[in-house]
Amino acid sequence: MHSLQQARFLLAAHTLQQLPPPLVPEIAFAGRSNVGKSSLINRLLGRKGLVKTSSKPGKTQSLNFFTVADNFYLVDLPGYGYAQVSKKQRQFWGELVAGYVETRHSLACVVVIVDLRHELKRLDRELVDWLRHVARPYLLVYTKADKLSRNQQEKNAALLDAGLQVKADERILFSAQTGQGRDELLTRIRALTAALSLPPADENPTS
Ligand SMILES: Nc1nc2c(ncn2[C@@H]2O[C@H](COP(=O)(O)OP(=O)(O)OP(=O)(O)O)[C@@H](O)[C@H]2O)c(=O)[nH]1
Ligand SMILES: [Mg+2]
Repeated sequence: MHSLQQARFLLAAHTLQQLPPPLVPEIAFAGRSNVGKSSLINRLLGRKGLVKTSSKPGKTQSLNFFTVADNFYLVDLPGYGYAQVSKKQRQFWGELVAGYVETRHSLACVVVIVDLRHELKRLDRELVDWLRHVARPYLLVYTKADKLSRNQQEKNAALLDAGLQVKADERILFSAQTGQGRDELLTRIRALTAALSLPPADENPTS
């Protein structure tokens, strides 16, 4: 079996206290509700049912940790921007995710996932601006590329690039359906996790 397929679910954190010890580098996946975060992780690992996906937005409500071949974690974050959630839930997302992203030493990168079919949404722009502001590494993935022709993919990507002020080599066009962009994303993730050096476990007992 390919080592990536040895991934397993580790835990779901509903509070910062429930996070696992930061012993290995991790990559977190953020984006609007229903954009395809969970599907992307499944495609990346080649494991269709590992992460629950849904056609209804708001499926993922906690920070869900997956161990990959015991040397890094992938973290499925709850989605944002779903109109039906209460103000209280929105606040909860903000506090949990912001607290996590700002303080987690073992976080190698936040992969920000955006729907390639749609024009840039305010909340996506705000997330990227905030990641820049707090100086956390991020990588953009434009997903659901299979829904567009190659020509239209390039056109839409250029518009998103301009709106987010990123260069073409700072983002990846992706499809969970066809696997487009998977190898490129994996290569980037491997490089990011390899580059992050963590202190030995006994010197870093908390967070
Ligand atoms: N055609 C196509 N559909 C996709 C792709 N990625 C996800 N979807 C579909 O989009 C819907 C939402 O996918 P999820 O992976 O559950 O989205 P999510 O971002 O994890 O959603 P929440 O957990 O609710 O925030 C599902 O119906 C998926 O099958 C893709 O690349 N192409
Ligand atoms: Mg999800």
